[in-house]
Amino acid sequence: MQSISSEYFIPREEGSFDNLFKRVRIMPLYSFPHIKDMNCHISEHINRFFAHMDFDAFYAQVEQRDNPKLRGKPVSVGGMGNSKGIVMTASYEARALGVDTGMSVVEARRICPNLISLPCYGPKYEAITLNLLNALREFVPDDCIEQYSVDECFVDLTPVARNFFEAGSIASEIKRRIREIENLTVSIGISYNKSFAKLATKLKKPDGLSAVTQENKVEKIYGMPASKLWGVGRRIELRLAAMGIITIGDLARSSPIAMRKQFGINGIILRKLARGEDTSEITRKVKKEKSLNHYHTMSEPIYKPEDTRKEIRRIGEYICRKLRSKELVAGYMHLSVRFENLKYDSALVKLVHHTNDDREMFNAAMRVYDGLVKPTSKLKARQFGMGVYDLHTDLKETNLSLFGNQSSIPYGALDKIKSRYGEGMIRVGIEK
Ligand code: DCP
Ligand code: MG
Ligand code: MG
Repeated sequence: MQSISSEYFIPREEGSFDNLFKRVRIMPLYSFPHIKDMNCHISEHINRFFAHMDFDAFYAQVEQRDNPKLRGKPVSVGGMGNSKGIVMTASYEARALGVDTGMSVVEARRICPNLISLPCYGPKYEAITLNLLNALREFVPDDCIEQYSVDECFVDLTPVARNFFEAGSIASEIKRRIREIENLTVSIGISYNKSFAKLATKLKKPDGLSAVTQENKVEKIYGMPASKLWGVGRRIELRLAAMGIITIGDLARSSPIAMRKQFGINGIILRKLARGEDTSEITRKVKKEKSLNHYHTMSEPIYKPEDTRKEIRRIGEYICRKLRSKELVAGYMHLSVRFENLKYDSALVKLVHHTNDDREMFNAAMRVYDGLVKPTSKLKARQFGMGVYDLHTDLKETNLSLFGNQSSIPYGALDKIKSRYGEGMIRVGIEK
């Protein structure tokens, strides 16, 4: 039984390090909320079987399923289905030609002139996800299922599998069932912990089934880039690279002292994840927000650049505060402007990385606004609107990178003041 203590210390040598975790209670972690319950010792978590599943080219696969004429063709889904907006996903045929998620539809069409670009029908995909969850209930109890994103979930197979062989058989049965009820393919990864199961899914796609075990982890996982690890984004990747850590293997073999020095307790957790010492459990989610929107109709229509700028900033700040209050970050932002004559222009943009930061949202919004039709003194703007999508739990990854020389913005305090005294009371400085 582990003893619980809130203290931790830097061990003097590598050998003494593992003992550290018998003494340390991992406190709720802001940077890695998905592993907040990682407080049992690894030896108690060794005979576990987790599956992670992810639909292949999800939105595009669904569109190809529903329209046989699209099968075998390069298809993308995203934006308005015309040249505006970005590619949310592309069929494997389009990917083979270089079309990728996050590209503008214009660029994708340049690379692939035959590309069939389709609009996104969210409710259709959500219904399929619900059917997947229902199908999984035929295999395991409800509390063994965790929906992680629109096309991904984790399943704890421990109650129904005694070994990897049995876990693999159940996973193939799940694949067969999904093909039967939805006529869609998923890729499944199985492993003894959630992080490795998620990595295992990536080993073979589409229609894959892969297992990562204690025995094969070095061969299968250690060569992967560290950025593939759950919770490692661009900024952490760069900081790891500066330490000479490129692969998951490098991270697993890194010095805990150096990791602790660079990233604090989060560095130690990252290293544990790379070593397969993730003891997190299935998380039952409360209903997840899919998007947030905010529209503001002005009593006096506006057209001057300084007024429109102020307005965009205001709605951006409102949206970011909403995101922060729900501990979410957004991957896409949609900006719209409605004119006095009710005409409308809008565009969707993929944010450089998931964020709920006022400044980043404002800068992105101004870039989107640059591409829109502008109000004039003859045709003023009546309403501005902003929507954010692809919402994920805030892994506070930026805070990790802020341990370095950048300064962190105390949004918690800022938001408290705003909710007490009003939106415009205090704000983060934004350079012109
Ligand atoms: N999606 C999105 N915006 C993103 C990434 C994805 O709207 N930045 C949507 C479209 C995808 C779906 O979510 O179809 C699932 O995302 P995945 O990352 O699982 O990508 P795919 O399922 O499309 O492809 P893969 O076969 O690589 O899983
Ligand atoms: Mg997918
Ligand atoms: Mg996915």
